[in-house]
Amino acid sequence: MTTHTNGGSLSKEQIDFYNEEGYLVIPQLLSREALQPAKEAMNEKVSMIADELFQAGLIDDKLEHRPFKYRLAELFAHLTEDDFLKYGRSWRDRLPGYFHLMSQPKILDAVESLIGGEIFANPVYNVRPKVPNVAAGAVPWHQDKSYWPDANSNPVITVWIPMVDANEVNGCLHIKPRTHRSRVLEWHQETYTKTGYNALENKQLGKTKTVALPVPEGSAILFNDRALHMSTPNQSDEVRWSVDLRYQPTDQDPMPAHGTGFLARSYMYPDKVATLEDWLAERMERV
Ligand SMILES: O=C(O)CCC(=O)C(=O)O
Repeated sequence: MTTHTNGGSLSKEQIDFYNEEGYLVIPQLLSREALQPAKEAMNEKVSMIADELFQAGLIDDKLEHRPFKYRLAELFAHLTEDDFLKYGRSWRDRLPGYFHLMSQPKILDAVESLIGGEIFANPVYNVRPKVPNVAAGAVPWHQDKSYWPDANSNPVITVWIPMVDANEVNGCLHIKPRTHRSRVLEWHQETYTKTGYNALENKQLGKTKTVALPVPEGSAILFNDRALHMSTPNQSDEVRWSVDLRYQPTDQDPMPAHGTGFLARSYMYPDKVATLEDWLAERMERV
């Protein structure tokens, strides 16, 4: 495919770093204003959960005025892990704020530097409401590709964005640099979180050093879908809110078994770039 591109926003040093190390941190890529619609989508879901908990008699205060960073953690502070997991360890709701985030030009400009300007937003994206005291908040060592081993889609780039400052106390991302060229390792489904993450055994991790990636709100961590990564438990009293979004070139498998992604940027077919209405109707592109 001929790749049309405006070159993207990354410097040669950043591109070389990504290619060598398998990941790249872009501090504070997005402003608070750019994150706000996605936060509103998360708040909407939290309010829905608070209503349900209240109606079920599990809480007597919906904590409507508590800040975004604390409310969900406090709603579940006196409830069980199972009460929390009823809503899932991560969320993939089709709310406009998520489309707004996935379409952010600053994200697409960065991704364009790595894969060119024909960009498909992969159907796999997760909102992670990582609250304290829920084992499934900590994600074991894995390669993302283990979640789509049959999909012939390459490369798939994850763009991980914290909606609050992510640090070693609330459980930031950790990565093993230069593992992205390894094959997809044999994984197992763990049982201790009760949610069945794909996981690797310690002996499969090799000698590569682990790098912790604490980053401020709105930063982006880009990584390759074979790079080994994990996150640690949340030992704070706040929610480590984050999203992981994924992008790939348009001439790759759109992975329909995982949902409906969308054409996020195209220089060849700009009229086909999906709008919010297309995405809400689960159309990959504009008709
Ligand atoms: O957000 C986390 O804690 C883990 C994220 C992750 O494993 C991923 O984005 O693939």
